[in-house]
Amino acid sequence: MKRILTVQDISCVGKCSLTVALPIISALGVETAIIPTAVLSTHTMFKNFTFKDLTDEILPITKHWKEENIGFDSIYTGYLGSDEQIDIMAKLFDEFKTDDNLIIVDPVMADNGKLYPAFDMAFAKKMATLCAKADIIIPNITEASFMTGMEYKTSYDEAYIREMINRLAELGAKTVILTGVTYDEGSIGVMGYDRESDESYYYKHDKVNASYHGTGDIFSSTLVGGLANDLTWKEAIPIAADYTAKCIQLTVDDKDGRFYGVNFEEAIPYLLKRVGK
Ligand code: PXL
Repeated sequence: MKRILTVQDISCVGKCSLTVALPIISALGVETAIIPTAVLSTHTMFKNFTFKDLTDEILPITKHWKEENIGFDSIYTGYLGSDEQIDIMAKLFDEFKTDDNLIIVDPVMADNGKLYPAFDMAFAKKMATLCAKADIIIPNITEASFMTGMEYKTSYDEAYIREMINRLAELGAKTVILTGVTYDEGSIGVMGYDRESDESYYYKHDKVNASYHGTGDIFSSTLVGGLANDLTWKEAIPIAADYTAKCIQLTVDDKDGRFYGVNFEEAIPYLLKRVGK
């Protein structure tokens, strides 16, 4: 059984970060070790959320793992709480990188043209340096625009996306997976690019007209779990995109659907069928 490490916060209520990564990656048959970066009462889209920073715990945890000879088939980072945590992740990558494992960075910090509360441009620039150390990065268009310095646009053409992908690849990662790429009203998709093979791949599907927090984490977790099941990035993209869209649709159709996150739990059987489990 493969073992991955994911490093992100615990939002106790919110259906994002670790509370979606753990169940999704585990359901895909992959051991999921975690480092919680912080504990919040809810994700930061609620008002008055509590926040307990756990930075001081990270190095003692990884030191113990080194003593126990524990390693990982991939390391996947999501929401990080501070510049200092980015520095610590860079060290963790150096320590746990092997010839065969994958470093995957989802530079969670922004959406819809805006940084999440508590982040600023300096954080975005620092996140770009962490992306440089990754094998695979999974930004959305907003995060990509902050990291590349390109203007954020809601309407654009293929040349804009091509330039964004090129600038992201120049940051240093081998494979760039850009989410939320939409060229027309009715569809939305994901653009992947692999620098070594110079291959691009665009996958789009019908757009569900609703937006929820945590869907980026669901997409990335599924992609990470798919790769750990030996799918290629091109095989994993449609599965992760379709599963995320299905979670959104189920939430829209549910009269008790939560406003703060999607019904990812109900779509797990669909996900397992898609990966042949
Ligand atoms: O889903 C991204 C995310 C993760 N963690 C926290 C967040 C958010 C998005 O708002 O607030 C704490």
